[in-house]
Order: sequence, then C-alpha cells, then structure tokens
Amino acid sequence: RKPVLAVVGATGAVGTVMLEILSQRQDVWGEIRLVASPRSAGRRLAVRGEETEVVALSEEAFDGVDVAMFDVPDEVSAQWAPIAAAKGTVVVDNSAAFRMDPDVPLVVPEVNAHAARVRPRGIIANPNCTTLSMIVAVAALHAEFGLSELVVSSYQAASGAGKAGVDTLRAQLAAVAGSSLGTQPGDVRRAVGDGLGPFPAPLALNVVPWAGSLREDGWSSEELKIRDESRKILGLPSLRVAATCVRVPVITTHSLAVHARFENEVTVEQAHEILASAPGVVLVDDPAEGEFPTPADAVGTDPTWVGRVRRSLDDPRALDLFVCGDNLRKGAALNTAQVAECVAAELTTP
Ligand code: 11C
Repeated sequence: RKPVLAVVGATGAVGTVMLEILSQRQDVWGEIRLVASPRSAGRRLAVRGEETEVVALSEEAFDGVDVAMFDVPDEVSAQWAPIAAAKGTVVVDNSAAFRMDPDVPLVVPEVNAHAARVRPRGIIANPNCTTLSMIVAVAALHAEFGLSELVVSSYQAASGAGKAGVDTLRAQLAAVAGSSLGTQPGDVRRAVGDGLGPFPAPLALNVVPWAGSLREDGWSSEELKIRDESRKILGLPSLRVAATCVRVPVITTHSLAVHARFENEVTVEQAHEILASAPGVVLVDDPAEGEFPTPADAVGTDPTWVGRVRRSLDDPRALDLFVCGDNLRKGAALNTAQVAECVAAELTTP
C-alpha cells in the first residue's frame, strides 16, 4: 500500500506551497491528511485536484499516518513532533526545534540523503531556508575541492518572515510608490510610520542588516543557523563560517553572495563543470550577456541558481559566487517533500 501522509500546518505560508508541490510531484502517497490548528479545522483545501477537509491537530490526527510533514512554529513542533513520532509516524520537521539535536538528522537529499535513514527519535529536520538556498551548490563544490571556509552575505526575501513579512513589504511599497522619497534622512521611515511589521527598519527602498533574533556578541540567530546547519549537513563540525544576514525588498527568493575557500586550488572552468552537472543546480553565468541569477527570475522554480562564479583574485583556493533559491520551495516545502519521499521509498521497498 502507498504510505499515508499528514501535512501539519497545511494552511500556513509554507503549507500552501506544500499543497501545490504535492499536486505537482510524482504521487507516492496514499491518503494525504491535512492538519492545522483547531481555528482552521473544517476549512477545505485542494490537494492533487481534490478538496480535502482540514482536521484539528490532535493525537488522533496521526492515527495510521506513516509520514508527517510539520510546517508550524518551533514551539508547536517541539510539543507535537514527539507525540506523532511516539505513534510510529516519521516526522519531517521544518522548524528550528530539532535541527541541532544530535539524534535528529538534518537532511538535504542532494547532499546527505543517507542521513535520513538514521533517526533515533523518529524525527528528521529540514534546514533553515537561508542555508537551503545555497547548500546544494556549496556541497557540490565541496565534494570536488574540499571546503575549508565560508563567508556569506544573504539577501533575504520578505516571505522568510511569513505572511506578515509579505503584507508589510507590500503595504510599505504602496506607501512610497510614485513619491520622491529616499533622498533625505528618515523620509522613508516617516512615510512607513509604525508599519514596520516583523522588520526592525523600513524594507521598501531600503535594505535591513538583520534577520532572526539577537544572540551573544551581536550575532543574529539566522547567522548562527547558517553556520551550525552548514557544518552539520556537510559533516564538517569545525568549518569556519561567517555570515551577515540582510533583508531586502524582495517578496520571495533568498540570494546569497558566497566566498568559499577550499583545501585545493580551483579554476572557474572546473567550478562551472561541477555546477552545471550537479543535481538541483542550474548555472547561469554569462555576465557579458547580462546573464546571472536574480530573485525575480528564480522565484517559483525548484533549482538553486548559480552565477557570477569567479576565482578570488588574492587566493587561488577560493571562489566567489552568487546564488538564488526560492525560500518557500527548495528553502522549505520542496526540501521537506523530497525528504518525505525518501522515507516513503524506504517504507515501500521490501
Ligand atoms: C527568514 N530564514 O528568512 C528565515 C525564516 O529557522 O526556519 C525561516 C526560519 C527557520 O526570516
């Protein structure tokens, strides 16, 4: 029989993309059960072309469920993923609650699919969307050259902060549209007023060097996630990583400028070959023709897009590149779906 899937958080921003993705991918699932907070129970949503009623999150919601995808806040996952796992359901969790737990694998199928099979708690974690937007390309280069250091700056889209982030950016763009704002200190801030939403400064006509919450010594949680998660996924616990996370006025698709240093000397030609043949990566790198990835082109697509590949002028072992990935697809729902499909294959292989 085909495995039964539960989508927990089916009505949220990532859940909505998940239902689209489940309707587009090869259908490996039997029943797909949609689960959400009691507030959303009873709503009807379309998946695989069928209207399905959303049921409230409860222990019974996991009866007979083989695999559950969780796209809910950290504290909801922390409470409910172990309850589902105790019932024998394999949980693929997109929150930050379990990512650094040594008994929970952190899986990107193109990089470490094998890790999904070893899951002592019955939980598999999905990385943060910023890590996911670059890691497939970085891992392909690491496999050839041996990564020793990453220095990254992110250009993160508003939807990383959920629906509130998108609504805020759209409202701010409306407030500044057609104006001559952006020429005097504070003029954009005054126009936006108290409509900052989840961001600490105006995002329209601006960039904001902050994502996540404050951690020790001035680092943000988002910057530490990039470091910790990259180390765990690549199996490089001492990898040197420095990240600066920046929010930009883009609706969806995170970008990163990556400086990657390797054990061995690199050439752009080799890097191009590796990236052009890496599963899940598309290389667009012809600056003479104005061809490089941008979020406006990458949004709504599945791959990690890579361009601007250069060998560092001062270090023959280092590459500089620019990467774009849809933070709601590969950055969240798509990776979760891919991991769940790995589990489904395992459960149905005799
Ligand atoms: C953002 N990357 O862009 C965050 C959102 O740990 O899954 C995802 C947070 C997470 O704001």
